[in-house]
Order: sequence, then C-alpha cells, then structure tokens
Amino acid sequence: MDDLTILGRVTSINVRKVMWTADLIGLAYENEIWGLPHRDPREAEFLKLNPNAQVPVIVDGGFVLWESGAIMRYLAERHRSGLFPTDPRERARVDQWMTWQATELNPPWMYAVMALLRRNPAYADPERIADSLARWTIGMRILEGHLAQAGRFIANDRMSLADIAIALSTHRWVSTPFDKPALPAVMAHYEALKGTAEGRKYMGEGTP
Ligand SMILES: N[C@@H](CCC(=O)N[C@@H](CS)C(=O)NCC(=O)O)C(=O)O
Repeated sequence: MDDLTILGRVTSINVRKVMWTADLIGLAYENEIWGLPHRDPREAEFLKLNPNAQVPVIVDGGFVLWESGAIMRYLAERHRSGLFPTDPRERARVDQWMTWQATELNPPWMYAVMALLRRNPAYADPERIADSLARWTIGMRILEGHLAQAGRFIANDRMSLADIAIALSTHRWVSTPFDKPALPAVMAHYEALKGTAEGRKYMGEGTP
C-alpha cells in the first residue's frame, strides 16, 4: 500500500475526522503538523497542495486530496472498510448526515466557539454569541430527534463515517461552556463513541 501522510493539526476537528477514520481502518500514516499556530497553511509549499490554505490534506502515494468529508469517503472506499456502505440507500443516509454536519450543523457554532471556548477577544459581541448558540441549538435538537428514533448509530444501525463526524460535533458542543438543554439521545451516542479507543484519543481530556 502507498505511504499515507495526513497534513494538519489534531486540534482541528476536520483533521480529527480524517485521523479517526484512518485509525479505525487500521492505516499507518505520518502526520505533518500544519495549521495555525504551528505551520501557516498560507505558505507556498502548502498552497500547492490545497489552494484553500486549509487542513486537512492527505497525500496518499502522490495522490493529493483535500476536504475532510471527501478524504473520509476516499479512505473508507479505498480500503473497503464498511464505514461508507456500498448499498446506494445506506450510503446516501451516511452521506446525508455527513453533509448535514458539515454544511448545516457546524457553521452556526463558529462565533460561539471562538468566543466561549477559544476565548478570542475579537468575538465579544453578546448578540452574535446568542444568535450563534440559538442556531447551534436548533441543529442539536434536530440531531436529538433523529437519535431518539435511530438509537445507537446515526445511520443503518451500524458504525459509519457519519458517527465519527457527528460525535466530533457533539464533542464541541459538550466542550463549549454555556447553559445547554438536555439532549439524552445525543449524549448516549457521544458517550458510547467516547468509550472507544479512537473516541478517547480524539474526544478525551485535553482535546476540546
Ligand atoms: N471544508 C473544509 C474545512 C477545513 C477547515 O475549516 N480547516 C480549518 C481547521 S478546522 C483550517 O484549516 N484553519 C486554518 C488553520 O488551521 O490554520 C474541510 O472539511 O476539510
């Protein structure tokens, strides 16, 4: 098999998505640490790999790929891991929740996470924090409704790429200090994944 390098910092949840996927498949890889405050992805060397100046990027035997969801799907498919089902409907369900996590659930939290978790003084507008938390909470309630029905896993009653992406989102929710509504089904899903070796590695103490 080709040598695999994952470029990115493990503090990024998009990088964790890829590392968790690779770990679960059992892939050996090298981690080149890129991303602020370590190595600036706007350096020319990095921009040649990803013109978006964002992590993660993988180089798999010379094949370069960016976008965390695309990388997860590629690794799962290439190594036939079962984390991305082959049945079209089962696969679409996994894809639906992965896409929702990246495009609907995550963007609203940005301001609140910078303010309350990162404590970045540039994010201090109370109205914007409240708006960010309100929109984030709407997404998390949608997830609660789904998991209350679906049970232990996000899709198809078994572990998939969607569980990785969603658990990492929930981790951010848990790690950000504010008054949260109770979401018992979401928490049960999160705790179950946190109990796995990869869950401990990517959502344990000291990994906000
Ligand atoms: N849609 C992209 C988003 C990637 C992204 O937002 N990466 C952030 C970290 S989570 C980044 O590279 N920030 C700049 C940095 O770390 O220096 C993906 O899912 O891969």
